[in-house]
Amino acid sequence: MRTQVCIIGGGPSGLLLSQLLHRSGVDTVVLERQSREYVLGRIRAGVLEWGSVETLRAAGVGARMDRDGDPHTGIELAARNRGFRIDLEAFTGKRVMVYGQTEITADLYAARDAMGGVVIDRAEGVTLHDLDRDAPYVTYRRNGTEHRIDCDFVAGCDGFHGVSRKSMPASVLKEYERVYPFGWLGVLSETPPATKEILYANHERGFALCSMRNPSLSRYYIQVPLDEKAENWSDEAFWDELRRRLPPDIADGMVTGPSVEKSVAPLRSFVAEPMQWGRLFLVGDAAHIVPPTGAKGLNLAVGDVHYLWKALEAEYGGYAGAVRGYSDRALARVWNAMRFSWSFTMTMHRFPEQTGYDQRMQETEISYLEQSDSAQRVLAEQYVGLPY
Ligand code: RFL
Ligand code: PHB
Repeated sequence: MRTQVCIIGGGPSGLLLSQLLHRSGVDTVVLERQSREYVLGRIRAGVLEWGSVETLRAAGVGARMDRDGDPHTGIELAARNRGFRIDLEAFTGKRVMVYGQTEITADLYAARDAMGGVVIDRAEGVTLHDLDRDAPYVTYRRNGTEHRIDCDFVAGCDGFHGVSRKSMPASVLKEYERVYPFGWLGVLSETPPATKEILYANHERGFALCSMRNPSLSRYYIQVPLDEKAENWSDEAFWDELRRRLPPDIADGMVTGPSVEKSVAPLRSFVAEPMQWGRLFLVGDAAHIVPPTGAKGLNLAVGDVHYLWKALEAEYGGYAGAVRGYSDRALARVWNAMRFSWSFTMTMHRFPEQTGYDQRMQETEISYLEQSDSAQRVLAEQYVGLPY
């Protein structure tokens, strides 16, 4: 088989890139290791920057998001059991959209199918060849049969554990990493959300987050030790611990019910540089991971896709070499979101060695945020997302 751009990974990055390139007249094939059902069942991010909203619309997959998504004009922060609001729209003129990654992935698969896009799932042993030559190719196995795809470029959209980043020579790749000593235990429940807006709570027992997917579906997280297992938490234990970490008026009014999903995700900051080598480009989680505190993971992936889409569109439009600027452009935005996610994580979580002094420093930072318009503006600008 031959295609122009072979895309490794059928998560949001890979599908969105395929969809945008198709609309620009560039042919792609997407290779996904898991089954489609597995990919569509994953529950992850929930908050879209407005730039991501516009990119999804440009890809022709905005209709259901515009109908069912919920634009939010602010977020809430709490410390010492007191909450306050940051008016994102007043400071930036922008909103964020609450619409789950699970829905985005479903919309993208539907759009790819409708346009006759080639998305091959259950592709095993994907291997990238001749990435530093003029004619790269990709091999994989499906149902025991070996296949080969010849292409002009390879887009590595295969997440943190994928094969693409590992296909770059160690002498070229530089990796930066920080692993945090805790994870988030997340619960999805078919109950009305406890808050109208997303609430981030700093508490001496640990961080807590109230989020939502729609008026009858809530998403909550609590900080837990890194080795904690979701199966050790009954629903009751989760609700009790969440209530302890929230301001009393919110805890008292919260409606609880059985969880539909419960899992622990570790927190990590990671960047791989450069994001391209020869004819390979890294996109999204394949190149970088942020802790979820700033809700940047999916949004950074969409930003990368935007840059690569534009670069490949120009390259195929006759501007030979247009793709060369991709890595530098993407990384500039990535490092800004890295810094924001790290700083917000440090302010909101309880660390194992944290002293009373450290706790007071966090509380003072949050209370300064409550009192200072300037501080709120800085947070708001980054939360809604820096421009492309
Ligand atoms: P994905 O979504 O990981 O998709 C990569 C796809 O590549 C496939 N793959 C391969 N395919 C072929 N061959 C191989 N060798 C392959 N290896 C892997 C995988 O099966 C998968 O389908 O990366 P992508 O597309 O870059 O999208 C990035 C986002 O998914 C990610 O940034 C966010 O979901 C991060 N994230 C969150 N971000 C937020 O903003 N808010 C959140 O609440 C939030 N929660 C999460 C998260 C990520 C999690 N992960 C990665 C475990 C919760 C979790 C549990
Ligand atoms: C979510 O709804 O899953 C969510 C919201 C905000 C975050 C992270 C996750 O910062």
